Amino acid sequence: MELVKKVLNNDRASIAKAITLVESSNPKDKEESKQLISSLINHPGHSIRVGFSGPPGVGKSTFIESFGTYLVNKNYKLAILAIDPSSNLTGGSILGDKTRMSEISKSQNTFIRSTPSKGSLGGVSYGTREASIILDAAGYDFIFIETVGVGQSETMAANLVDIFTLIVGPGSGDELQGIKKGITEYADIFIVNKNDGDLKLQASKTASDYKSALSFYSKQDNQAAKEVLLVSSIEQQGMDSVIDTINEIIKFNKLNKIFDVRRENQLSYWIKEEIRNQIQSKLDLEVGNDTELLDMTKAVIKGEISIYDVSDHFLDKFLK
Ligand SMILES: Nc1nc2c(ncn2[C@@H]2O[C@H](COP(=O)(O)OP(=O)(O)OP(=O)(O)O)[C@@H](O)[C@H]2O)c(=O)[nH]1
Ligand SMILES: [Mg+2]
Repeated sequence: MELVKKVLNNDRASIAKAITLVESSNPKDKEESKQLISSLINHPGHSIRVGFSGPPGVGKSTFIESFGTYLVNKNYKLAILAIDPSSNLTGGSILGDKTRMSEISKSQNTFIRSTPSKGSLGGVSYGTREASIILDAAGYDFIFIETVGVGQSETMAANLVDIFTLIVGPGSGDELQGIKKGITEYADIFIVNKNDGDLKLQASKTASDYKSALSFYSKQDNQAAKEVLLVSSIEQQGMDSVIDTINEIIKFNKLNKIFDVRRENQLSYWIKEEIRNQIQSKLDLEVGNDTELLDMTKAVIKGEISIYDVSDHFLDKFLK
């Protein structure tokens, strides 16, 4: 496949084309996409995938641009899969984040993909996992994935990355709740952004709050300690501590085999996801095309049968 060769040669236009292909829901593209991924998976690179999650407006995009610029200046090769919330309004325009990320997008060592955030998935869309396989094969050192921290997308994002980072703002007491709600399970690093100007004091306080909340969290054996870091994205301060922490955690995880186990578990997660998706679409097709459903719904309304009778009926039919 010509596209495979070009991706392996880090041809940016072809990488973009490949990602468009894997994101496509067109059944015709699906076959080609499967072939592409099957080939590329045989040419693994050395990418470390880092997830950046956090509530809206906390500065995820600004941080990624700032940190990204810092890394590119240090000669790292960086790919960014960003979400562009503004596209929800403009129906798919990718101008928003791309314009802001313009500084690093000029570098030959970066690849930036801005996708409209797709509803509740908050940026992790069908194809994000495939996109990271493409970028890994293309030879990037780091793949950054930006997601809005909402429910399922967080789980999906955590299952896509080697390091998961939660970005918070100064005085974000609400997110502290998240610590109790299980975000600690996923997040390896907590980044308190906006540590500048008038917000400095509040930012330090937030960092200590996170640190003390984390001290109640019992660390499992063989697990890297979770770190709380203070940064200012607009002043590009604290970026050295972020890269150092990322590198330390990766080193620790590789040494303790956590790195490989995590990737294995993630693969199991995605295999199950794929099976679930395929069953779902086949089931939808089965039920969706059926006038029986309408008749049975009427019967449910009349109280003749229950909703469970209907679901059992369709499930039996499907399984046959
Ligand atoms: N003072 C200060 N403001 C910042 C910093 N980083 C981001 N901001 C501001 O915070 C606002 C939101 O920044 P974004 O980068 O768009 O935040 P986001 O998390 O990507 O937002 P969504 O993508 O909408 O979820 C902007 O007005 C930024 O200028 C920082 O380090 N310091
Ligand atoms: Mg953003």
